[in-house]
Amino acid sequence: MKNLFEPCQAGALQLASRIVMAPLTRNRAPNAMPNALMAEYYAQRANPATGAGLIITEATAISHQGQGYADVPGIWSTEQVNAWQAITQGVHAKGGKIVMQLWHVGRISHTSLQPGGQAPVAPSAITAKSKTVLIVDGVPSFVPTSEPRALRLDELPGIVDDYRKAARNAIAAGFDGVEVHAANGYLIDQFLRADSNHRTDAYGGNIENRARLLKEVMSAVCEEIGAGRCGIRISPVTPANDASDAAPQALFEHVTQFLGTLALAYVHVIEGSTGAARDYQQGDHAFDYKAMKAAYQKAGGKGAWMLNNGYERDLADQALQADADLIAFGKSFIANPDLGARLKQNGPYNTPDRATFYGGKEAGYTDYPTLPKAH
Ligand code: 8OZ
Repeated sequence: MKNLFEPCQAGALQLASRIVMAPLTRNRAPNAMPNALMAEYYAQRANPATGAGLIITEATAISHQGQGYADVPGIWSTEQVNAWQAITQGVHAKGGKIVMQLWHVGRISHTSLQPGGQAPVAPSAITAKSKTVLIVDGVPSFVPTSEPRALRLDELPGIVDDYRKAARNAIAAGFDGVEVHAANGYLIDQFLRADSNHRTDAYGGNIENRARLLKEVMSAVCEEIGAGRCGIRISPVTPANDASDAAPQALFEHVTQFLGTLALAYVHVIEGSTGAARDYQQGDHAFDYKAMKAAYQKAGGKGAWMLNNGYERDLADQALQADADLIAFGKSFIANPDLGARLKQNGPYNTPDRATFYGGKEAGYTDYPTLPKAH
């Protein structure tokens, strides 16, 4: 019988519990620079006895072009690498583990966030029916994403290289590993899905071609830092950021079959609609997550199987008895820095305040109370 509070080996990552802090965008990194307030926030959640066995950072841009939201951090410059060190050191000082989520938003961006005010890039020049966050006069505001331009074939090796360099930078910054963000309608997911990828070259059309960028990125990142330090996040049926495909089952079984050939630390699956209905459906059939995992294992995949979306204690216990090895908690980690301790005694839990999710300072970020200390 697995339980949340026991150690778990995920590739090269030796985790003290099965409780994971999910990647959470908080828009508190002006100029794409990590800072002391962020270090405090992560350190508050880092002790595995009271917090997370593994922290996954907020989505972090691999390049200026990969930026899509106001005040999200990056990992492309020496200054950023140096600044992240305070965060990894703070987490390690508490005995915790932390991986960085590597992010290229593709078309989910705005010209004002792009180098030279240019159009964001995407597999095809199709505008997402989605919004991004800009901060106008200090206040977060949602604006429609800009019309993207299609990436040229000769630009794709450079994008793969940006992921590779970002992984190298993450290790230089002291991270225990990386998670490639291939979920939620961002660049890699835009390539995967037929409705955002109308390319006619080797990166579009059939499933194999649409999965090519994901495969090249994962291969490069694994080669760079070792597969045992790499994870990936996928969201087979999410409609987030206008992600849409009529046949996700075959697509994602193809993806996990490939992932099974890498000796990854973990595969992180968002079930259903990100942050919303767990039984959300795309296409004609309910998605068969077991079949997707079977495809992974049949191909040799032995990484930890991490599940996410709306988990609380009971559901997490059930998932660990079924097929999960790790459970990622999002909103509950925003509101409960000592979520591990609270899960252990089955509550009580602080309520997350949506108004302070994105942007701002300490309020709703580092000021959620912990349980009174037991004596
Ligand atoms: C919420 C707001 C902005 C970005 C994701 C990185 O959905 C995000 C994100 C979430 O994966």
